[in-house]
Amino acid sequence: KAVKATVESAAARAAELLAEREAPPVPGSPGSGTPSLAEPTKPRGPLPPKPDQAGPDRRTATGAPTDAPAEAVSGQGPFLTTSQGARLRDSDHSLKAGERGPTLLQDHHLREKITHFDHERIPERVVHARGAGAHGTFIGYGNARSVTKAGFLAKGVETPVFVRFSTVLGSRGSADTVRDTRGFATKFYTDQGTFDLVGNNIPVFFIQDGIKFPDVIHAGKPHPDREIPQAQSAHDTFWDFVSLHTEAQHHTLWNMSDRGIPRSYRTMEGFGVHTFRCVNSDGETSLVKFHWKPVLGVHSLTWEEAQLLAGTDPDFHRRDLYDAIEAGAFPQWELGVQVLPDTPDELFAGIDLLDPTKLVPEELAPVQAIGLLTLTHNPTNFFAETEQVAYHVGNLVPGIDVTNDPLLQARLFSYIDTQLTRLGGPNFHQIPINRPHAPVNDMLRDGFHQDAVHGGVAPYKPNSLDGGCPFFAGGAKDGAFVDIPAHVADAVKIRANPASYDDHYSQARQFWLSMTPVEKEHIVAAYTFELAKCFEQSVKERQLLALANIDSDLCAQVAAGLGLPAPKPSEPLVDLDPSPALSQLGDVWPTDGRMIGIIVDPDGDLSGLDAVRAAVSAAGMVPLVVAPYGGKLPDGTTIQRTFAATRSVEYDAVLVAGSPAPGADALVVRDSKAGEEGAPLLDPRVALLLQECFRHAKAIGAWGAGIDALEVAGVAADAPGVLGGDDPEAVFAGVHTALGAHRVWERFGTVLS
Ligand code: HDE
Repeated sequence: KAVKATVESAAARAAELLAEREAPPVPGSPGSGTPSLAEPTKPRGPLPPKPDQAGPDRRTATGAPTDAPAEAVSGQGPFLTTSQGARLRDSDHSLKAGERGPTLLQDHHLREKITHFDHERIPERVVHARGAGAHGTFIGYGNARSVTKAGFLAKGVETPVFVRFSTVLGSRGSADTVRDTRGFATKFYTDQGTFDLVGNNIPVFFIQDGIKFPDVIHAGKPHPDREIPQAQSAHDTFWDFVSLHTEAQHHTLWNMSDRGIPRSYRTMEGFGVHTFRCVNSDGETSLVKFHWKPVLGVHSLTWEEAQLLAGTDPDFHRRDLYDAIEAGAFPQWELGVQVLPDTPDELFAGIDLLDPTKLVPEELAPVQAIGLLTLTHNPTNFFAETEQVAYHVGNLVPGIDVTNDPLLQARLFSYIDTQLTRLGGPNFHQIPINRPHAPVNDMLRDGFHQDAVHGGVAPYKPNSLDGGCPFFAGGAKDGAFVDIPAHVADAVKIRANPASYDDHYSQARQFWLSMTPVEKEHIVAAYTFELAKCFEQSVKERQLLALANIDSDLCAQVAAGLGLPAPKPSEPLVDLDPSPALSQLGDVWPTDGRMIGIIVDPDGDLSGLDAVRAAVSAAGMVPLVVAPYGGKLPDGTTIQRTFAATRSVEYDAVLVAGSPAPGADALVVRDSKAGEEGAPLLDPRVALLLQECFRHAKAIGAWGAGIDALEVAGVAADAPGVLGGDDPEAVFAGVHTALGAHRVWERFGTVLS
């Protein structure tokens, strides 16, 4: 109920926002319908701030709240001013000694404007530089009480969140759809302090000890001499490293699977990766692995789509997230936990829970849902929020603590350290997006970009001059974070891993054996592509040896693609039971927010178009009318995409509407050389679009003479997932059903299980 209420209140809020945007536009302003070369002079109301972030800090320098209206503080008031608030009457001309004279040094406004501009860029994140974020709400189900006392997981508690998704290797301007791991970082602004779950879409990591992080990242980043390739793992240094450092093989296998090219951030799983230690209010501890399960299911692009998108729409994932939220198709994930006994050896079913290159199969420990995340608002300002957000694995709340996983331990150091350079000093927690929603009474003082005006004279403890304030919380009863007392062995100082960390292949093999045949085909193709991009023969050969240690079939197929002999394994293969939960295929999922392209010939028969568009919208999807030119169809329907500016990769499924009128030269053209009776030719852009959709195993529907267009494009009308008929709505219904499984792999005679 509580979940429904949040989603409804979020939907109401979205409606309010839309209503505000629909206020009558100022003449000459965008969308007003009255073009004008002059700049509008009447201000429009600013958009309201996000619910959990009421604009910039509105206190004055003395700490008192200001009387100024919100828009004056948030930079959306009527008059342009200097940074000091002096109104400007000109910002287009510098101050010069005469119209043709030199610019004067005394032009403070010129210097302020240019100086600030010169410093607009901050260093991008050293990893995860490319990302997209959104605001939302998390609601606890209340069933995690026996595992953790964390207050935000209690039944019905609503916690504001900010989530940032990212790729790892590429720089800020790189393409979204590259083959890579994705970051999935969530900031929960809880009443007990901020909790950050800084995870990935792959449950295991490349390395077991954080000290290797610079190595794996240096290997994955572009070559230091030519700074290419950007945002790719398909190059020598990456495969050089992972073939030598074989603990990375499990993670790279996930990268080479469809998990490395998600269809959308909305269709990605998330994982906390490390094992955490949780404690309930009776002081009982358990070891816990966190999971995010997308309500829409886990879906991927095909590799060809991913590559095309990198050129045609490098912002594909960012746009998809923004558009879905804007359209009210709020992305949702359930937070789940695998709860494992906190035993002295920290093993479960023989799996070392401190080894981040291992997962616990869901068949051995089910993922239990404990809350729901709903993303409801896009950022107001990308830089202020998505770029400046600073996550930290050490931001914990009472009830959740870390373990001795050596990867996690190193992360505890790294995340503050990196912000000192990236965000320019130690006060980044005061940036609005990073401000906790719990009251803060710290004794951290001064430093670059100090934004607070601290009162009192005694920022130290103990003190008497500030009356001893602030006081220590008297332990757990006052909601204090108390480190969970965990046994630390009477140990020898040593640089070494436990013996269990030496097993680099058994779970990689388990992953491979858990894949369906079509997923295996994709993995083979991905390795073959990546290794074919390497120049060094020794690198390819060594990686083939690593593949032989995972599976001889996998190795043989990749070796055949490279034209190299398949080596024999150098280690005995260990057969673990396959884990069907690792496969993405086999289920039927909701299709909310999917894109349906409807190709129309404006001169053709448009009957049924309206009904189909309505049916697509009613099913929670987005109908996009695609035509040879922009503007409106003869019946007044708006055209959203033109043949010249679209590509198949924009759509999850396509429909070809109605018939081309006899002699029409848009969808179908006649070959003039062939004369009156000549074979019909399809606009080559439409033919390509249909062929690509067919090749990418997407559902395709057509009615009336639209079916002829399929035939001309060489799309077999009787192939699985190609639906033709006379009733447009029935055709769409068939396409909708096929889309529930995401792709129609049966089309290629592929066996699915
Ligand atoms: Fe990160 N990682 N990481 N990482 N990581 C950063 O922090 C680091 C690791 C992850 O959207 C950096 O603020 C080390 C594992 C995400 O802002 C940096 C090690 C996992 C994000 C850093 C790891 C992650 C980061 C760069 C090995 C999955 C993006 C900028 C010990 C569980 C967060 C920043 C965002 C970002 C260091 C390993 C996920 C440099 C040293 C394992 C999702 O501090």
